[in-house]
Amino acid sequence: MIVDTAGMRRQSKVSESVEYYTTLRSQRAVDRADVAIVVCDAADGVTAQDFRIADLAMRAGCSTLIVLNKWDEHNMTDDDLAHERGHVQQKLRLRPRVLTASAKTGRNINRVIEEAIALGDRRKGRIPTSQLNRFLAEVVEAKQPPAVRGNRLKMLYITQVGEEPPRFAISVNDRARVVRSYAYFVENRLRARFGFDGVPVIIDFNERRARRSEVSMTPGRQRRVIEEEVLEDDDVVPDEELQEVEEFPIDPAIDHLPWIDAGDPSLDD
Ligand SMILES: Nc1nc2c(ncn2[C@@H]2O[C@H](COP(=O)(O)OP(=O)(O)OP(=O)(O)O)[C@@H](O)[C@H]2O)c(=O)[nH]1
Ligand SMILES: [Mg+2]
Repeated sequence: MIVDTAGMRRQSKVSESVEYYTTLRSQRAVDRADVAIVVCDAADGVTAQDFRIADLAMRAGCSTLIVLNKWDEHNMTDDDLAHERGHVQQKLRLRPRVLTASAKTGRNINRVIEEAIALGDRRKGRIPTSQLNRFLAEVVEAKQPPAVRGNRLKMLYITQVGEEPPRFAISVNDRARVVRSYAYFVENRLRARFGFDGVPVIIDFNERRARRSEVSMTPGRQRRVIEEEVLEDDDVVPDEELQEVEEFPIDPAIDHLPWIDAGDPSLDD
């Protein structure tokens, strides 16, 4: 089902109460939707208001796609389009794709619909653990995990623990070593690798705990066993436990708006 929402306007082209109700209706629409297509006017590019709407959709857990419409009249040069896409990637942590289209001529409309359906599927999909662990090895290969006070972060194991939206758990040796920039690096790689552009994904970094049998060992032996980290199925942290684990350390100065300006495109090198 497709829901068309009335546009939200910042300037007072419409009265405040109409604005209030269109915002309310947009909120209702994104609460029900799997995918939000944010249609922008190519003449203006993606405006602050468009970012506000994308943010509304993403906060509601929608996968998001941005469309620059009226391409028949206002197409940009390749450079300008690349700049526009870069801006979107920088502003929106979910890194949605930006497609160009014309509702008037029908240009790219099929592509927009196909992309929206694919985004809905990806939001519901499940990625096999074997693929995820191959991915994790590639991430570590591409960028060495950070060391905090001389102790290096080790990412041991990754598995998908939920869908709609996709949620992943990565077992780590020490959560205090998961710094924000590296967490975003992992998130961006996950998006790029599994086509999660514009899809809200959650990554929990869970500290591996010693098993009871290990606790009863001598202190020296105990430390060694924990550090060696043999990967077994029972190492996966159950879902209930994940709810209690908070995300990587939050910096209120940066994370006051969770989805906007949180990503750092320079991390993609
Ligand atoms: N040239 C061109 N004009 C378009 C295109 N799509 C829409 N328009 C025109 O843009 C104007 C606004 O179109 P609407 O579809 O009403 O826009 P909307 O975003 O739904 O507006 P609200 O529902 O009022 O928020 C109309 O005059 C359309 O003919 C397009 O792809 N190319
Ligand atoms: Mg309309």
